[in-house]
Amino acid sequence: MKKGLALLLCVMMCLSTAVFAGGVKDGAGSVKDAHVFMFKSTGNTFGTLMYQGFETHMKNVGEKCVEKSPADTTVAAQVQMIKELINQGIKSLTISVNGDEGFDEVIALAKQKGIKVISVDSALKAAQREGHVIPASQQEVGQTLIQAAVCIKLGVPYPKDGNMKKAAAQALANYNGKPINLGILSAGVTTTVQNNWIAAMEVELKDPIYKGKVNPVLDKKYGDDDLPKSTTQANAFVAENKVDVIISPTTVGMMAAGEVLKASKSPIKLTGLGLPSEMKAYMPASASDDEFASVCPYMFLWDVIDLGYTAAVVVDSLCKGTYKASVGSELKVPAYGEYSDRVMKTISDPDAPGGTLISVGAPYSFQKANMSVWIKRL
Ligand code: RAM
Repeated sequence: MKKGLALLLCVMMCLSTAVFAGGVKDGAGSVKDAHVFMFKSTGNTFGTLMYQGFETHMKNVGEKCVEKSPADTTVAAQVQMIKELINQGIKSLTISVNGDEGFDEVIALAKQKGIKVISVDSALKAAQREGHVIPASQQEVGQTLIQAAVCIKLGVPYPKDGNMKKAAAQALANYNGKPINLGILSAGVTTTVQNNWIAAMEVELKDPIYKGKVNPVLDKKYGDDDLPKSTTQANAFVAENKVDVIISPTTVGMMAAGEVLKASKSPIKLTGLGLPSEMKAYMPASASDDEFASVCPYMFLWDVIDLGYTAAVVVDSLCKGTYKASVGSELKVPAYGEYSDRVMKTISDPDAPGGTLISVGAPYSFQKANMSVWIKRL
């Protein structure tokens, strides 16, 4: 009996050592001195993939890290969790927020304790964060999504040269039908990153190429990055039958809309920001497929794992004093996977006066020609 207990203790100790050698999962032990990655909520593959990259960098440099995300996509749940983490002596916080109001007190407290705070994906207010990391220009993402939705409505395949604007302009010049209506299935009403993309979409719609041809008012619905809620909203689009294309700037909304549109055999089409592995049932699978037979002929995203990796480099470098996050300061990003050593420039944030950011690259398109490659990766 005693032998059994000793063995059990030994196994438990070995297990905990193994866990602490790299990242620690929720509840697996102390978070003292850990770099914390907090996504909007648990159960979102996008957040899980980002943490994968985050953990890789932290392991490479021998730093302790942990993912701590709330169950619900609310600011209140994030604030509550941050308060507990501050008391436990964490080293840094990297967060994708559910909204940018409500963090003043808790972030001030974190700063007082010397905890470095950055945001990634969905931004904290400029004054609350030391750095911010985005995958690609928010303007470019918003513009591309409008152009893609219009092209999809007009039956234009993904252009070989990738020039969506040219393709949309040409297709619209020859279009004399009813004004095209676009719907948005977003995350939370207050989520910064989605709201910035939507704002960029609204600016794009002011371009004269859309005048009289595309309704400048977007029909917006919010699914809170919750699959059942997003499904309800997608069903509402089908029942109302007012929009031609749904744009979903969230991977959760994409999945929900994909399933609803497919199951209902609705003529409404879909594009947005989706994970290839989650969208394969709603997208073409190979170059010989007719993409317009699928709910979502093409969509966009970026290397989510690399986004998390870059965020880890930012926060680790801030802690070590090797990066400053001021306009013009350079971030050295060590080689990772297919990427060799990179130097990224800090720029001012066009969406947050006084704030700076690191923009990792450009969005990727996922379409019939490359889906089979990407579903294995993301
Ligand atoms: C979701 C999240 C995230 C967004 C991606 C595209 O999973 O809402 O904020 O950037 O999708």
